This record gives sequence, structure tokens and C-alpha cells, in this order.
Amino acid sequence: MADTIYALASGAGRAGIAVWRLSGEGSAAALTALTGRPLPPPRRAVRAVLTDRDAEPIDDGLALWFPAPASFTGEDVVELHLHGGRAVAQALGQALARLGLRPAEPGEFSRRAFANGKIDLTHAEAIADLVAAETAAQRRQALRQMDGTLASLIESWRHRLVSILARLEAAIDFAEEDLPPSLIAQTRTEAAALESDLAAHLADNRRGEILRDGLHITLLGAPNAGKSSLLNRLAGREAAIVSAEAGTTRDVIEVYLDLGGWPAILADTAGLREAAGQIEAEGVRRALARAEAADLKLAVFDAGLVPNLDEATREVIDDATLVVLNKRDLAVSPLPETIAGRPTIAVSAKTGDGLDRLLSWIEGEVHQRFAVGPAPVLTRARHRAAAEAAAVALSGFDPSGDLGLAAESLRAAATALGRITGRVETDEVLDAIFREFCIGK
Ligand SMILES: Nc1nc2c(ncn2[C@@H]2O[C@H](COP(=O)(O)OP(=O)(O)OP(=O)(O)O)[C@@H](O)[C@H]2O)c(=O)[nH]1
Ligand SMILES: [Mg+2]
Repeated sequence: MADTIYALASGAGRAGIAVWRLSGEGSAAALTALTGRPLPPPRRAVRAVLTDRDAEPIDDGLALWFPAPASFTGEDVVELHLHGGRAVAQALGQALARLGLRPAEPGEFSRRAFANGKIDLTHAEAIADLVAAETAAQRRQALRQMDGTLASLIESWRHRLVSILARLEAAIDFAEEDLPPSLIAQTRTEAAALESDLAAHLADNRRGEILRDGLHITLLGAPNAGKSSLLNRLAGREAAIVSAEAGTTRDVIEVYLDLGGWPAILADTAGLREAAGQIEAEGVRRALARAEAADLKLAVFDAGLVPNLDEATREVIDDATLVVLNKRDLAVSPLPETIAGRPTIAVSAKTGDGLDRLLSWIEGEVHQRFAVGPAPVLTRARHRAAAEAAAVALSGFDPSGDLGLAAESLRAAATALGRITGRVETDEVLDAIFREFCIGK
């Protein structure tokens, strides 16, 4: 029998109300022991005066009883709504421990719900994402996934695989001379259609993952171009040190932004140049490494130096770069409209001129590149790896050769897809997934 577990499901610390959750076969006995009364009717909130075994009062609150299997975990569950305070929490924890319950591990409730077939893995992950969501777009994505959109997409792909497999197996049963040629042709067409659907979802620019994890934007430019000043302006606070001395920023400094619902991590970096010392050289190395990994780059030039443009900055410009001409207030020459083929935007971090335009430009780019449409998307690297493995297996499908081998590649693809929803998964992988959850979930 699995242990009966308990946890504070609401946030820790002082609060008007704290919600506790108990799950497992011992939940009912724990509730009757704490209240000294029979079990209340299922799924109805009832007043509950809780006392410890030596009749020491714990708190006066509400209790709900969810008998298995109609509960979140699929086990017997009790929910207690008590006053949120440290002393109440301590007294209840002690009383529950004495009754033989143990504190839940992070994600243990969700894991039990998964084990009991109440939710699939993508649903469990969506709950964790919803709790962690910090922007409106993240919340919407988590809700969509919780609704089962990703799971049903994956399941529909699996069903298609299974139906191709069924046809192929029928073909295997025919004697070679009786084999209807259309049967094999059909499996080929269907496999190719599925392969291209998979490819279309894999070529989604990692939208779902980026929305979940945050978009990485990196500021790059020559020393003194005003990168740190821009970061402070965009963040609305003095996060980075600004000075007239070239080479002020050495390490990478990050701030978090909400770009119209998109969570973004904006990184300030050391100015690009042949560094004077070891520390600065390391800073430049880090800046370039960040640039490599960034989803979007902001290349910053000093407008006061136009027409002389910093060569090292120009070199980092690519399709994922927005070009910013800062210090517009100091510009003396006409400013170029494009640099390295990319349009420029002129701003002044000092006066604030052009910053609203810059911000909406960044938002527009983000939206255009990564906006998540209504179609479900892969939201984790785990999903992508499994879908890629399925695509690879499927690309090996060749019904004109050995039919047994062809069937094998379909099975391998189905297994890979099954990993996403958790149909096929090892304990080790499940441990890693649920460990990320908070306690009480
Ligand atoms: N006039 C004017 N000065 C600016 C502007 N933006 C930044 N500065 C000044 O330029 C100098 C350098 O600014 P920083 O933001 O430290 O430049 P940085 O690119 O971070 O420099 P490093 O960290 O050394 O690479 C400071 O004296 C800023 O006050 C601007 O738009 N106009
Ligand atoms: Mg700086």
C-alpha cells in the first residue's frame, strides 16, 4: 500500500486561509481522528474543529472528503481549509505525522494522479506550468495544454501510426502474389503525410518552449555604445552600472521583461573589443557565447560616431538581430536606414527618445517570430526530442522492402510518441519530470 501523504497546497507563510491536502488510504481515518466525527458527505465542505490526540485544539476550519476514485489523485483525498499561520501548520503537521502520514515529495500528488490514469504527462506538466506562469501568454499556453490539446494531437498521430501498422500487417498475411498493390501504396502515402505533419510541428521555431522558458534577448555592441543604459531604460530600473568609461560591464547582467505577454530575459554584455585585461577578455568571450545562444539580438551602435560603425558589432548581425542606433541626441551625420541589410532604429537612452518605438518594435518582432497560434505546440525540449525520434523512425519506413522491418520503424515511431504523454516511460524519467514540481501539487 502506498503511504498516505499530506502537504500544504497553498503558499507557505501567513495567510487568511491555508489549504491542506491529504491523499492515500489513510486519509479517511486521519480526518475522523482529527475531527472525532464520522466522515462528512463526499465533496461537500463541512465545518471541522480539529484536535490533536491529547484533545489539544489545532484549528477550526473546513473539511472536504473526496473518496477514491473521484479525486484529483484517484485515491482517497481530504482537503482541509484552515487558518494560514506557522503555528497552525506546525500543529497540524505534527498531528498528521502521529497518525502515520508523511509529508509529500514535490509533485507527488500529480504523480499519483498520473499513475492512476487521471491525467497524462502533458496535463501534469501543464499544471506545473500554470502555477509557474508569470505572463498572460504563458497562462494561456498552460491552460491550452491542460485542456489536452497537445495530448490529443500526439494521440491522433499515434492512431495514424497504428492504422498504417494494421494495414501493413494485413499485407504481411497475404501471399506475395495475392497482395493488392494499393495496400502498400496506401501505407506509403499515409506515412509520408504523417511525416510531413510531424515536420511541420517540429519547424515551429521552438515557440512553445520559448514561451514557457522565456525568450533570450542579448544586447551587443562596442564599449560605451550605451548597452547598459538601454537595458536600464527597458527594465525601468538601474540594474546595470553605467559610466563614461569604456569597458564598464564585464559580466552578463540579466533583467526580466514582459513583452506583451512574452516573458523575456534581456542580457547586457561586455562591450566587444580587443580587451585590455584578462577579466574584460573573459567578459567579451561571455558576450559572444550569449549572442550564439540568443533567440533575438540587439546590436547597439553609437549614433554619434556615424558614419564610422564598429566592425565587431556589425559582424554579429544576422536575421535574428535588431539594429539600434543609440545616442541619437549626439548624431551629427545622417543615420543609415539599414546596416548589414537589417533596418535600424534610432533612440537615445539618455533622453528616452525612441524607446517606446524600440519596445513596440521588439514586441512586434517577437510576436511575428514566435507567436503561438491556436494549434497546440510542443512546450518542452522533452516533447521535441520524442517527436524528433518519431520523425527519424518514420523516415526509415520503407514498405517496398522487408515488411517486417517496415513495421518495426512504425512501432519505434509510436513508442517515441508515447513518451510525450507518458504511455511509455521509465521511473527514472518520471522522477526527473515530477521533481521540478512544487510540494502540494
Ligand atoms: N548623450 C548620450 N549619452 C549616452 C546615451 N546612452 C548612454 N550614454 C552615455 O554613454 C556612456 C556609456 O554608457 P553605458 O550604458 O555604460 O555603455 P555600455 O555600452 O554599457 O558600455 P560598456 O559596459 O563599457 O561596454 C555613459 O556615460 C552614458 O551615460 C545616449 O543616448 N545619449
Ligand atoms: Mg555596459
